[in-house]
Amino acid sequence: MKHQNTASLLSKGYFLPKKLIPKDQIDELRKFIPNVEKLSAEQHQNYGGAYAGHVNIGLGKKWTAIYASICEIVFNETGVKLESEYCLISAGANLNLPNSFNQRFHTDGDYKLDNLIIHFYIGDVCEKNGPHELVPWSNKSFPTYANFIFGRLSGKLKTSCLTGKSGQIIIRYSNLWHRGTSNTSKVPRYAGTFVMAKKAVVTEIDGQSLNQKLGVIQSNGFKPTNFGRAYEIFSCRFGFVLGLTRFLSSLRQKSFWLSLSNL
Ligand SMILES: O=C(O)CCC(=O)C(=O)O
Ligand SMILES: [Fe+2]
Repeated sequence: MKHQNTASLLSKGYFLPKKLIPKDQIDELRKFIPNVEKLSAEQHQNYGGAYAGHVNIGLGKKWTAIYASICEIVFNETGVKLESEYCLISAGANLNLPNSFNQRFHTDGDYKLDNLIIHFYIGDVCEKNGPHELVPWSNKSFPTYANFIFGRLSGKLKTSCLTGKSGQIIIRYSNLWHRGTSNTSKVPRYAGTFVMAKKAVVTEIDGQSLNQKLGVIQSNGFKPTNFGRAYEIFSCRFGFVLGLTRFLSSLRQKSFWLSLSNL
């Protein structure tokens, strides 16, 4: 059983444990996450990502109990020893605000990087309030954006929208194609996010990111400058232009043409 789940994580690129994080731990953590819908317009100006509706927040040291639970659940269901095989390099939460836009499909960081990303839902997540959408197996077989687009157009590449109960863990590789979807409900969607790097790759835990102060909202890829804001609005409204640029530039990559010759 264990081996089957580990194989699913390795090949499909993600795995959803059956067991949920205990409710009391989620409720405890939830108390420390501010209600971002109550932030003033001025506060919204201070960080990037508010227009797109996807922002991050530091979990401070409140992650400890949940981290221990996650390690146990992941070990019981997959056999992966997170604590001894990986270093926790960042602990925060992804907030998906009401009226957010669909993100563009992306990998977190370089395609060659195989960090583990562990999300856990804080509150129930349904189709309406911005579930994460993943492209199974895309960490293995779609090295360029052109591969990704052709896979989508041919219908070979199917996505999975991960709805789930509060406490649901999602464990995935950082190089799996994914996105945060739009939140059409009236309340923000909260998901905790731990980034884990292989011990062999990272020898020192980045104390800075782990000690992030609670309640500090951070940009999710967009800068809180005038130019940053203009770029954010453009990429939400005219994302297809950026997609096209990415598509054309990936046609110049050798790996795309090599993948065609392997068909
Ligand atoms: O949680 C979300 O809505 C977005 C998650 C994500 O993939 C990201 O921000 O990189
Ligand atoms: Fe992401």
